[in-house]
Amino acid sequence: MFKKILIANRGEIALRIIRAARELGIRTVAVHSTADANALHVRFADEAVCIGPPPSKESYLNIPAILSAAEITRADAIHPGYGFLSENAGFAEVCENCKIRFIGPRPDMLRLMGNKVSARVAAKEAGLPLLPGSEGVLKSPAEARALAESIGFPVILKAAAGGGGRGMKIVREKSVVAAAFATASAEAANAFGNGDMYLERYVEKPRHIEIQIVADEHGHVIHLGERECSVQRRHQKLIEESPSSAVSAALRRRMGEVSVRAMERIRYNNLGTIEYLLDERGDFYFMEMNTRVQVEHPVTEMVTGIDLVSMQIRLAAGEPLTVAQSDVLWRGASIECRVNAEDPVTFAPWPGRITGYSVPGGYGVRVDSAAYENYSVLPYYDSLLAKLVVYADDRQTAIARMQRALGEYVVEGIRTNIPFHRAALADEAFVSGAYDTRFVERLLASESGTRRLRRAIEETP
Ligand code: MV4
Repeated sequence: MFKKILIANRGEIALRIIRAARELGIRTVAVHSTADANALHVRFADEAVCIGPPPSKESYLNIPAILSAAEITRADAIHPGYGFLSENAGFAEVCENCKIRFIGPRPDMLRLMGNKVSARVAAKEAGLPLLPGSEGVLKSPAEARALAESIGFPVILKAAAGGGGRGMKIVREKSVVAAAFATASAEAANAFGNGDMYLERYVEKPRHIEIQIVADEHGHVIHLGERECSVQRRHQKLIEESPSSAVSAALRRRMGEVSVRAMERIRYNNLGTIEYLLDERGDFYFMEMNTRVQVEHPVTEMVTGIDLVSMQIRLAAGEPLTVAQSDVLWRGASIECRVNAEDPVTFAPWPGRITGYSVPGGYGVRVDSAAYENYSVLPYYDSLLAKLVVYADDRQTAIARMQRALGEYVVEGIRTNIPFHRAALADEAFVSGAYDTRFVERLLASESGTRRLRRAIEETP
């Protein structure tokens, strides 16, 4: 097992990793920008190294500075968390060349899944269900038009280097395919330095369902069921839950089994998440794969009782899986609300100092956060302030518990989206479980949604 790991991240996920490492008896090294000198991840780690000025490019994305910190402190491994360098194949490769374990999949897996076209090809070869679409990269506007016509409209053009909703264009009629292809490709080339595009049939009201994969270095793969992530705005997830109201035990088994089989075939290792679109008929299709620990991993931990970050570290050290698929049992219901420092109506980031702070607690409540009274939310980084996670015997009780916990949460001095969460959790579509990826859009356009949001803002002290 590792003796010391360096955490190449900040905020709540850095704390989450430090906590797992401490329980495993592993020493920890925090890295931080000058703006994060007083951050909790710096205080809770055994050692800390300053790696640069506030902008991420010069600190948390600064590969030479991070590797120097690992060398100086003699760390055996680097945990990248999520975001930043977590899916950077070049970084993982340099780590391995320096004899420092990258806590994540092998670089070839990061590279394969990082390109959405190669991921789609690999998924198909591995037996995952795909929407009808292009086999590889689209070579011309004419090819895009012909393929779209044979599939039928609407279709969606996606950038190979995009992902997470970036570089996509929906096309609803034949006459605009060629122009849309040219524009989208030019935009992708400009944004990502790669104009490669692919195309798929467009699903109108999908749910975003993802399957958690756990794989060791010895070919054993299991799944930990699904997370429902359809409550999103502009591809930013706001609420996640497990289980999903749309997934029966039979569907969970089918989605899990094809996912596991596919990961065995590509010899995947470490944690991974396969994102699927679930359509109104209950059919599911591969969308993309994430090769990191995810923000929303706690809801899976709560319903399976498996510590994903601890397991991730042990797997990276070469330990075999100690949990068989038949050992995985799902119990109860868990919901996560991402509490962001942002305006609850416009969603504009709202950095600043927290002047008063009190965290919810009690039975079934978990708060993963690096915030404290007098903490300043910085403008340089994402606005996630806390992940408020609840667990209960059933979904209805989990919703009531989340409303109770949101009501206890006091954050003064900045704006947060707590009122948004209160309105969302009270909405009939959320309560019934019959919602899709258009949920937030509809909530903000509805009379009842905006009324609830206004009231929640007024009632927030
Ligand atoms: C789609 C789709 C409909 N049909 N692909 C958005 C994020 C990226 N991972 C892929 N996305 C979508 N791909 C086809 N063929 C709809 C979306 C989509 C979406 C997916 C999940 C969650 C929220 C979403 C919001 C808008 C569009």
